Amino acid sequence: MACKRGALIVLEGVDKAGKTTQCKKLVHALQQSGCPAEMMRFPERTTTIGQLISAYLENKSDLEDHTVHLLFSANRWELVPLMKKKLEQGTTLVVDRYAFSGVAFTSAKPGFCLEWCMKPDVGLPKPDLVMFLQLSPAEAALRGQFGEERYETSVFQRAVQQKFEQLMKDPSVNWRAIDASQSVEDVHENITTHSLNTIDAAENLPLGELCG
Ligand code: FDM
Repeated sequence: MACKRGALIVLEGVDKAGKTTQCKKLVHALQQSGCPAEMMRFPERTTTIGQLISAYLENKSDLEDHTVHLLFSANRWELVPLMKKKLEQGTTLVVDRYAFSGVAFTSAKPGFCLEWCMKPDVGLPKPDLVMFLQLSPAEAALRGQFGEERYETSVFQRAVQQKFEQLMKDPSVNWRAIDASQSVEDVHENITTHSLNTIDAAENLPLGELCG
């Protein structure tokens, strides 16, 4: 009998929403409950393309805005064979940022529209669930200073948040808004419940593709 596929689960959100903490806790909880699960993150900074992106984010290099957008997308495409292999083997992938960050961050820059930004990611594996960790800019500010990397300013993060809100209106994507102002444990419980339901449902569904 063919092995049941794993689910592709993505966590998105603005800075300080707790995505990375929640991805780690979710993978741990799924593994504890006997469900094979692994974490991935984008950008994946260890590849050759990822190193170019990392230098750009750390302000060690400058790249033209369209160019870096395409590099972020290429960084996802280069990991597609591995993602598909793991999903087919029955491993659920919990992904810290995906194409939605790509579109939200670039389209928050002047001169970019959502449509152009979405094009390079058309055909990528479509997540079975995208959870958006929602946190108001005021609450994010209470969680401390932004870091040193490019994009880590409150003005830009607000623009990104608005773009995410536009993206969440797309009914072809299975979005779930999660209130990230709750305690870490409450957010975790909420995310785990949605994920377990999704893993059950995904077993019997083919993996989709992102559309434009
Ligand atoms: N980012 C992330 C993009 O601009 N485009 C993308 O496609 C992706 C996946 O890179 F500022 C931005 C979002 C964030 C930075 O930071 C990555 P973390 O802390 O590694 O998630």
